[in-house]
Amino acid sequence: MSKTIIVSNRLPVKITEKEGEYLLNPSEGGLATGLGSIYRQGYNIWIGWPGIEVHEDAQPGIREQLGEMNLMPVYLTQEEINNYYEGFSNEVLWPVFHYMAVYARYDQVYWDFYYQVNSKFRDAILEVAEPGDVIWIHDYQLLLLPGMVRTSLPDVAIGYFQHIPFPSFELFRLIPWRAEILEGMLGADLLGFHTFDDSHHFLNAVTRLLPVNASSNVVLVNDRAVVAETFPMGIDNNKFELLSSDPEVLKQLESLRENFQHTHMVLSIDRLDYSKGIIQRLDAFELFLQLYPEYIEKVVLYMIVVPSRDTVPKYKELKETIDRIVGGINARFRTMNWHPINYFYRSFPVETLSALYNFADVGLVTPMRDGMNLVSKEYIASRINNTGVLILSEMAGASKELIDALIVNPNNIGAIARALYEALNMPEEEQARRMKPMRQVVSKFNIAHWVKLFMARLQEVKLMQQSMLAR
Ligand code: GDG
Repeated sequence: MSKTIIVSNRLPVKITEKEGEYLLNPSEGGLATGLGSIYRQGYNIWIGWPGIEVHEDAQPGIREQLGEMNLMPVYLTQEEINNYYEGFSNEVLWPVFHYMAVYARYDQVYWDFYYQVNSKFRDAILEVAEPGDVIWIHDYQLLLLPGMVRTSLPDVAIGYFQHIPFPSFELFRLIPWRAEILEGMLGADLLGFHTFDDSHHFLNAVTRLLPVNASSNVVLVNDRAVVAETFPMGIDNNKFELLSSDPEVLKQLESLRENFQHTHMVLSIDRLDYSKGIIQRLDAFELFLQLYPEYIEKVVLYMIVVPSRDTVPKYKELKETIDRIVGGINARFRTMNWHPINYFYRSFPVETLSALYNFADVGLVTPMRDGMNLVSKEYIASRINNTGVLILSEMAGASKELIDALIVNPNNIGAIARALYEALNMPEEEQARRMKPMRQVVSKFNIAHWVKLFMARLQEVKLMQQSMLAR
């Protein structure tokens, strides 16, 4: 019987170590929820790295324990984590794909490890894959994997989805290993991107750099038709709607109401990342307080920054800069009873996020570049009363769908400050007029819909290839 194999850098569980014992913590992110309906069934399986360096002999049963959850680990050494993950993935691909090419370090050793770890993932797949299986590979850490699997299993169906942007050709061409990367990606039958621009940039890079024939969104690779298309990812809309009336969320909402009785809340939630525009957002908030001093003591920026990659030097630097700017703004504007920014550098349970999404008058999402941005969709899904205003960067994939948000250029600090003023003064009817259609979009194009659409399209592409061969 054929099966589906999901592959991503990280498994949907994280192994943590406590006093020499390994513990499994499920991390039910959006992707895990969406793909849960697939990988938990029958012989289906999810392959990925469990988050830390694991010494299997320290606790032999761990592989079996994961196996019972349909999960198969790819263990990485610390050296591989440093060079493949933090190095090539996060110091080469991440900055270039997010248009911050000056941050990239094109280190040959990073590339060698990237190749080596992609081969390790290939070996894991080959242990379990059989002809007729469907393999769905996720994201930029595994760009070479589709090609590597194709060489060993020429007939399997391979899908690839990229969660981050694909940059324009002029940026992509900077990468020394650009042709190898594209060849790796073209091992897939179907390549999915969040936006039309991303898939267009990918196709453009392919036709500029490789000797292949392409027409519209189909590339011919050794007579095999490869399709690149747009699949904007959705969220688990139901989960966020339901959380809005969850007793724990309501309790936390009540205490937020007490603590911020006469204060508007502007909410910002991101992983620590220079692509998220956190510094520009702080500058805009400072300008807002300067331009509209009547909001002193009347508004608070509630800013959650979730620790991420803080061993990479650029991220460490960013954290220090954010700390300094927040301190400066709070020192400049604070009064005896109020300070403008409530800043947290940690993560919170989803119930707390939900209470905040429900409470905040404004969701402020201003990345410099973002594949999609799920936080903006979670804010919308939580607004079950159709109130609240979303300010959204035009550089986030989500801006192509959430067109009733106040759309801003994140480099235009003045425009963000004015959008904040507009949001805080928007009549409730207008809030509802904008919020309702956005809630419909988020509800209809949810994560389950996204998974179904991608899998169905992959099947269609395989059928199309077969009928081309028969001709
Ligand atoms: C990549 C792409 C693309 C955040 N803080 C907490 C927490 N979160 C959750 C949010 C949301 C997720 O993390 C963040 O998702 P984003 O989409 O906003 O950003 P990335 O992590 O950069 O994701 C992005 C995405 O992949 C999917 O394709 O949209 O463009 O960069 O779900 O809720 N969750 C909990 N506590 C927190 O403190 N529990």
